[in-house]
Amino acid sequence: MKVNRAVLTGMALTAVTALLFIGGCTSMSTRADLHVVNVNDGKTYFSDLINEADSLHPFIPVDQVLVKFSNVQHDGGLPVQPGTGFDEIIVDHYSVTYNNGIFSALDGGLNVTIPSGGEATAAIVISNPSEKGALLGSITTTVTATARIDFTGWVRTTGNDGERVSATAYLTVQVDNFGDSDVNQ
Ligand SMILES: [Ca+2]
Repeated sequence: MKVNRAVLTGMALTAVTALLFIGGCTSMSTRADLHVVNVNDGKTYFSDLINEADSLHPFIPVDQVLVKFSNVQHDGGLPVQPGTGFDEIIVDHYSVTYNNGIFSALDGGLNVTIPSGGEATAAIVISNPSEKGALLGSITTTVTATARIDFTGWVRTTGNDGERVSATAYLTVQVDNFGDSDVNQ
């Protein structure tokens, strides 16, 4: 394509406009909001330090919970047409901190896409299993903690990275060597 001076000027102006637009945005999206509907179905999570249901094969269970997200139009309007990528939210990172430090803070990645006006569920690990072995010999009673979980992601706009979004959720976690009625628990 032959590019003349007028086209180049137009492209330059477009670039300047785009820069001004980005500069005027905050870190939060004006298009779509990330919400956490619930964590672990809204119930307390029981972190079992060791599973000894099979005495020959004890193991340390991984603390994994399900998180349900929703994608809500920021202005309260109707969601964007289903099936289009526009205004999807992609959650790509989370971090967990415990109010009493029963487990160390943890950072993790995830890759969950929430359609505009829709919901999606993802599984996250909320503690480092290697810390459970040490706790097994040190805690003498059930410890109750509040886990704060921060999620961050972005809104897909024109097919590439868009505005950042975030959401915070809280989960009650109880830690102890609970009974093991089933090796799959
Ligand atoms: Ca147990």
